[in-house]
Amino acid sequence: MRVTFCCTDTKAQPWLEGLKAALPGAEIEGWKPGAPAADYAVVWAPPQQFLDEQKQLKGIFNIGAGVDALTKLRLPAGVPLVRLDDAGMSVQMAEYVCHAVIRHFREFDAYEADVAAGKWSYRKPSTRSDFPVGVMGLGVLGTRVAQALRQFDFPVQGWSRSAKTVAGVQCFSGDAGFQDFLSATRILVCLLPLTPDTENIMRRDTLQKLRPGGYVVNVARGGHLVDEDLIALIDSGHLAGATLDVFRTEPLPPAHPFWNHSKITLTPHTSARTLRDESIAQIAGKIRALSSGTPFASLAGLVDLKKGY
Ligand code: NDP
Ligand code: OXD
Repeated sequence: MRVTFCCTDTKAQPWLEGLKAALPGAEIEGWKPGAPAADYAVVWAPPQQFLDEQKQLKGIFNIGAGVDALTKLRLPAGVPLVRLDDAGMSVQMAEYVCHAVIRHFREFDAYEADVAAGKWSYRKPSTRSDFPVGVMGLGVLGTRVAQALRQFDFPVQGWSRSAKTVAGVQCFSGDAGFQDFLSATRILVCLLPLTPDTENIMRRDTLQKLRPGGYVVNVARGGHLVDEDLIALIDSGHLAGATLDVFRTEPLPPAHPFWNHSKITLTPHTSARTLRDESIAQIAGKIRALSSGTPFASLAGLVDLKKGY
């Protein structure tokens, strides 16, 4: 069996060594133009040329949860695409989002500024029931995040495409549930995949529906958020601020107004990192299962290309 590795912005050597150890007997090589035809591919944001040359693949494994960098390309017809299914990301995402929500709710930014100015001062505690959190996307990551937020007794609601039940979380679904979801939300967390249906979903008219003092946590993709609308709504006082991990252009261009906005906290697309060992174990396990006859349809993380995630 031959496995080809084509991951942009990724140090190939440790992945190749890990994959070789996990799949003894397989030929595993980094892709170069003109490389021999492989059975499986392990990819992250590959160039179109890679997909055009490797049309015979039996399956493509993405070393991330989001597949938007692939669905915007011409994929070889009929080749199944499998994304990471958690692989250690959901606990990181829960940490990140709980941290962002709690930092905002407990006004830790203001306390840090006071301490830096040598001030010993108290703020009136906020009331938790005034800070309902709405999680858009109740998949692998969103569900874990919603459950983690419940552990801190925040009122939590979630929104997904199909109807869901998550203990302690008020669930809304589809277009019919979207407006009620937004108007019940004060802190909005985005954990949707980027698809034509979800692109620009956080824009002026949707963000205006949040409860007064709304706050945005975007940990999904930059394309979900209309940057100028967010800034205008924060500057007008309708929104209290945002924590952003993902951007339309990454790295965030030096002149982008997010960099210096006092009410926006930025991180460099790091909320849930791909963990190499976990990811190799998951991908190799799936390749072994396929080799022993398991059908693609029963693999967790199989992408539905019609839905785009
Ligand atoms: P899943 O596919 O497990 O979950 C996606 C969720 O979004 C599902 O609940 C789905 O609904 C819902 N959804 C999709 N389209 C719509 C729609 N049109 N309307 C309403 N709900 C919709 O994905 P993951 O949880 O694994 O990952 C989510 C995203 O997080 C990834 O696509 C990626 O972009 C981002 N991500 C970011 C990282 C970072 O470091 N910043 C790291 C990892 C992922 P349904 O359940 O009904 O299908
Ligand atoms: C992912 C990501 O999709 O890292 O996994 O953003």
